[in-house]
Amino acid sequence: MPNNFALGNGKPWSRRQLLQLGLAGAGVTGAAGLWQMLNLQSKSTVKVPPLNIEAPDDATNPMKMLRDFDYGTVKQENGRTIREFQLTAGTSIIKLNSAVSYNIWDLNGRIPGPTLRAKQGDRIRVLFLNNAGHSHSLHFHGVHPAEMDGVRPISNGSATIYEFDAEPYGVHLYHCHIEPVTRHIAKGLYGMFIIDPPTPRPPADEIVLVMGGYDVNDDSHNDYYAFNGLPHYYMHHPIGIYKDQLIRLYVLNIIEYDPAVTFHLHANFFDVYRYGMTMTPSEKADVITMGVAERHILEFAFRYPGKYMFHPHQDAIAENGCMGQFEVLAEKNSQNPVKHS
Ligand SMILES: [Cu+2]
Repeated sequence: MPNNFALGNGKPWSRRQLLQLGLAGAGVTGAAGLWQMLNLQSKSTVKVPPLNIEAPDDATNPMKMLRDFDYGTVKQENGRTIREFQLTAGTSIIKLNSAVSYNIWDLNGRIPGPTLRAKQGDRIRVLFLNNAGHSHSLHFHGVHPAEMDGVRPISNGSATIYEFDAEPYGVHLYHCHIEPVTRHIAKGLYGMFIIDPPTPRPPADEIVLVMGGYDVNDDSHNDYYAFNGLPHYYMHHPIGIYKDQLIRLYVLNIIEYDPAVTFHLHANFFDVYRYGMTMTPSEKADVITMGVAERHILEFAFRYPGKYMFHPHQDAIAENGCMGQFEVLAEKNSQNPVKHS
């Protein structure tokens, strides 16, 4: 099961908090939806190396975030599928390197926030509790009524509900929309929001990469960059994948202060599904340019075993942390755990 009710610091919402939202009596079934079960079954043919998770158990664990999708809690109400998510904003300290620690605002104790995942047409219900010390909000990309747009401040210690239909399918995102928005995003309040198409995509090893930046001295320039929260993490802990396995990357650029970055994959080309809003690729490339909040699906398979880097081709950004590598494993090693240095 995904971390349905593991909220900030692993604590479930109290009955009092749910009562405030008028939800204490709502029958949460906890049952996985049929679509989710089918989705997981089709993934059973996908070859994914076992993870060697050794990251510190603090605000971020990039290795654990790679293939971690929060499908929410599925309920039926008046003949409709409701997919309910709980997000709690909090504060954490992360170590960007051996010398530099940084205070962030997190969602459910992590940066980036959980990768929320639904199917087109589901009714989405997001219970948002703000415990992060300032007013915050959650603004979702997608199509929804004005009152669900998430620009209204939710004060510290209070909660709200965002409810809307999941449309259109694609790779989207959510983030805090309180001014100055640059700062609220750069401090960590963002995550990916995937809406799957009515006809599922073919089975693949699905991986999430969120590019973020850190301005540690408040001069509106980033000092560090990261994939999934920690600078240079995947350079030291390569992402194990199998040779000839279809890899489906969900990539989001949420780096504030830099107008655009690129994403480059070594020794390969990828099919581009812009914004994840098509079932057929628009182009093949080995570098793609992404403005702030742009996100795409990139698909590829590696023919040869070995280690291959990926990074923005703005080399200063890569050198300051937005850099990682895949370790392509031959299938004969499929029973062996991925070895990390
Ligand atoms: Cu905020």
